[in-house]
Amino acid sequence: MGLFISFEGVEGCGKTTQLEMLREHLEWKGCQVVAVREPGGTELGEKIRGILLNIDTEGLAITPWSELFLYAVCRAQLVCEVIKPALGENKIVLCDRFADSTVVYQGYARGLSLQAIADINKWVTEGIAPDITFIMDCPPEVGLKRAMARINNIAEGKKEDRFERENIDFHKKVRDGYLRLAKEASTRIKVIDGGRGIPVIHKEICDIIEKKLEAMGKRK
Ligand code: Z5A
Repeated sequence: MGLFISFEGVEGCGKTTQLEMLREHLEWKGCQVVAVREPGGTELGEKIRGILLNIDTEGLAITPWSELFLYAVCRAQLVCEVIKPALGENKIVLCDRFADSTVVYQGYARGLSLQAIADINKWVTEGIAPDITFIMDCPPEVGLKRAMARINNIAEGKKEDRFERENIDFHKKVRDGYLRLAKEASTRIKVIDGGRGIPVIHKEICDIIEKKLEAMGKRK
């Protein structure tokens, strides 16, 4: 089987930046890499992503349970259509958010049943879990500032999404939730200090992955 790596963290923590840098590094080494994001990564998932991130600007209401199930639909499709086949072909899968996001956002932050979320995740992931998860840890204030600066730098059209409009307490619950998960799954989850410069963080992530590939006997 291949290697499944997920990236997690609060809004604007830098996970997408680091995922892309790791992808380039691994491809440069000659590895076969598949990079996807959640919600999204499939035709159906990208359509649902549009709904999830912009629903209130379109004047529609969504309950926390409805939100949870839409994320679950995206995950079921992504696992079946992309992740499972890619791992079966011995590829390295990089995923921008995965099941931990639901535990943290819909569980710890929105307050839905953690047991129900665990059960739903078990069904939709078909038992597939990341081998390594990087939590890019930084105070939510720092992440939100970066996210807002990025929005302001985009010339036209891009507005805050629903999560960017949540209050700071919500984002603090998200960060605390991630740190709690990291304690519970300390072998799988690596907490990375995301408050540092981009190249330093990239090097730390590459070192961890190099060691993992070496241990798997897949170093190229
Ligand atoms: N969600 C959920 O509720 N339940 C679920 O099950 C799932 C998701 C799967 C997805 O939105 C939302 O869905 C997410 C949780 C929820 N919302 N929130 N919060 P998204 O994918 O659009 O948003 P995001 O996941 O938070 O990603 P993001 O805003 O794109 O941020 P990021 O990936 O963490 O950061 P980035 O794009 O790499 O960097 C942001 C900016 O900071 C950018 O300009 C970078 O150049 C800059 N940056 C990056 N690293 C650094 C460092 N180290 N220093 C300085 N500046 C940096």
